[in-house]
Amino acid sequence: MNRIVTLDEFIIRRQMDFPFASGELTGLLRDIGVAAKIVNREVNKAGLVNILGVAGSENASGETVQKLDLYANDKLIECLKNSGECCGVASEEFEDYIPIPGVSSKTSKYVVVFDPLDGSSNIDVNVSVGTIFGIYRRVSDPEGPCKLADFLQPGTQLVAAGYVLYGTSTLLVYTTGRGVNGFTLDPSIGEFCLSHRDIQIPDRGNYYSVNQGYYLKFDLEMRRYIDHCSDLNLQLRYIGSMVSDVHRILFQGGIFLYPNTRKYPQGKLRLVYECNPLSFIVEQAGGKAITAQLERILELPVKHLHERVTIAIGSPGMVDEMKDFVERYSAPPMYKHAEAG
Ligand code: P6P
Repeated sequence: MNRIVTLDEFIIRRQMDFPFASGELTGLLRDIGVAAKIVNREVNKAGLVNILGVAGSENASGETVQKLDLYANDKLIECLKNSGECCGVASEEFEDYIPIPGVSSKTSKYVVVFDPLDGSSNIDVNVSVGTIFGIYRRVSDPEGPCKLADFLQPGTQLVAAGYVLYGTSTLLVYTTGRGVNGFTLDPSIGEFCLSHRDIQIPDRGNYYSVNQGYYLKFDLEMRRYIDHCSDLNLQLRYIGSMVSDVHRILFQGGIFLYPNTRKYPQGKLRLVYECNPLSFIVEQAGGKAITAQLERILELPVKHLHERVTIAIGSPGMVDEMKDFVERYSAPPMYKHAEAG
C-alpha cells in the first residue's frame, strides 16, 4: 500500500527541488489548501445550514450571487490575508481587485486571482461546483501596494494555478509549471492526500462538452465540428460547471467548447478567473487551449479583469482537429468583414 503523501508534504518536497525557493509560494499554496477545506465543509452541508439560495446581490459579471459564493469568497480572502505571502487578490465576485496590506515588514511577492465557486447556479440542485485559482508574481513596486497591472498579466506569466472540485469527493488539482498533480481530501484526517500523480491528458477522448442548446447560435465552422463529434459517436457530457466539465476532459480525454454566441459575442467565460488558470493546468498535462479564433489562451493580452473569451480546451489531437474545421469552414475575412456590415 502506498504511503500517504499529504498536500503540505508534497508542496514542501517540491520546494526542496528549488534551492533558491524562499517558501513564499509554498506558504500560499498551503493557505489555499486550508481555504479549500473550509469551503468544502460548508459546500457539503449547504442544504443543512440554509446557506443555499440566492443572496440577491449581483456579481461583477451581472450574475445573481448565491450565498455560498459569498461564503467561499470571504474564506479565500481571509486565508490569503493571513498568509502574508499575498499582496492582493482579484475575485470573480468583485468588480475591482483588493490590495492586501503587508504583514509586518514582509514584502509579499504574489497576487492571487480566483473564482470562489464556479458553476454556482448548480449549488441548489447539488451538482458539483469548484474553486479556480491562479497565482502571479507581482510586477509592481514591491515596496508599495499591488496595482491593477499585477492582475492583467497574460496566462503565460502564471506561476501556479489550480482548482478544487467539490464533487463525490473533494479533489484539489494544481500545477506550478512542473506537471499536474491531484489530491483527494480524506475527511477522516482532514488532509488532501496525493491521489493522482503527474496527470497526463489523453491525446483524444470519447467526450465532447458543449451547451448543445446554443447549437444554432454558433458559427458555421463550430457547428460543423460539433456535427463531426456527433458523427464519431462521441459522448456529449455538459454539466454547466466549467471546473467539472474540464476535470472530466483532463482525466478521460475529450474537448470542452464555449464558442461565441449572439448573447456572448466575445464568449461567456472569464479569461482571468476561469480560462487562464484552467488552460495553464491543461497545457501542463499535455493538452491545448485556444479561442474559437484559434489564438492560444495563455498568450492573450488581458485588457480588463472581467474580460470574456471563447475557448476550446482539452486533448491536443481534438483541439487540433477543431482548429482544422475552423480553418476549413470559416468564412473568408472579406466575407466576415462584409457580414459584420
Ligand atoms: P451556460 C457557470 O456559470 C459558468 O461560468 C461555467 O462554470 C460554465 O461552464 C458556464 O458558465 C455555463 O454556461 O451558458 O452553458 O449555462
